Amino acid sequence: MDPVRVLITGAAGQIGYALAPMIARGLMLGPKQPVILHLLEIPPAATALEGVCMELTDAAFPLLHGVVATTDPDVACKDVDIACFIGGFPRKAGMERKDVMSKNVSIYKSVASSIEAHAKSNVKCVVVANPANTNAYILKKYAPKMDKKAITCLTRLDHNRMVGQVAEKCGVPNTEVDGVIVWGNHSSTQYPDVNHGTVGGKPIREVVKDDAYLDGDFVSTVQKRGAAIIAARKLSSALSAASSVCDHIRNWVVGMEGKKFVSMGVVSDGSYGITEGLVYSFPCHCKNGEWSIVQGLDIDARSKELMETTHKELLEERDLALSCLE
Ligand code: NAX
Repeated sequence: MDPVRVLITGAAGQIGYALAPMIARGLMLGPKQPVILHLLEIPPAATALEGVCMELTDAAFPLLHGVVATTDPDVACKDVDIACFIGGFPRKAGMERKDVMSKNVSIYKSVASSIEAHAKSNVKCVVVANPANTNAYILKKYAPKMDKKAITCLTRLDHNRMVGQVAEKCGVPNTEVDGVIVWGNHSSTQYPDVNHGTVGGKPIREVVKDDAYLDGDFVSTVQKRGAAIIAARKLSSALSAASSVCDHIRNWVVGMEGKKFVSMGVVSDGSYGITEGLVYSFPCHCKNGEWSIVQGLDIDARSKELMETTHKELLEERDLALSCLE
């Protein structure tokens, strides 16, 4: 089996450090698929990246057939099949939202030309770095020759958080929960929707029997989970983010593992009234390495309103991002 080349940007960061061994253990592409990791960092983190490489050597992973570690985006993107964009600029004390946005969208504008020029023509990308949806939008805009289906952003962590909360509430294994949806932005305006979800094959609302909880505390717990983890750990989520990146790519590339649908931030085609071209999280189904937006779900008035709130925020983010790049 030929090795698959997987790019991780920001590879010496928290999520990169958690993700590299997961990929090398087969959690992203399966237990038989050899991989070559392409690790990109910025020059100030080059020494830390050397340390990560030493550890990857020392772990002697059977599936790891090579590592390309570099600070040059063109070298990092060369011939990659999968690209996980995790590198980004963190929000620091005193920084305005616009400053963070400006730093990050500039990174994604500049890496767009490298991935477009050097990756395999059928590369699959997932953007994790925040603002994830808008960074993915910028990546697509500045890589105009790339297939719009090649660029996605991660909302699978939010999806998995929903599964975890429902499973815990019902006292069942995570595998019993299916069909939950994250709509919109990977931010606190996201809409975690349980209306199409099931526990052990029965509607979530019938099993939980507590609509006030499902429409109240449940939603805010999922929306604010990232902040709760920072408050407890003094660091943002890393192991759950890395694990969700593996789930996102594995379900996209390898298969759905019997799931009804998964949440992915994808380029909108206008489905459910969402502006075409915006990167919005939808329920998706993947087959033969292609995702498609699940069509025809019944959307009630309350859901419509919540989907619209997060849609509006993404339109504002897009305009702010574009103004930062002018
Ligand atoms: P870290 O600050 O630990 O790591 C980021 C790494 O990116 C650093 O090592 C830095 O040197 C590198 N970097 C900066 N600019 C770069 C560039 N131009 N090219 C390549 N690398 C560059 O952050 P970490 O905790 O790993 O989080 C990474 C990103 O994920 C952040 O933007 C974070 O907000 C975002 N998250 C997104 C999530 C999602 O579900 N979409 C959840 C987790 C996480 O909060």
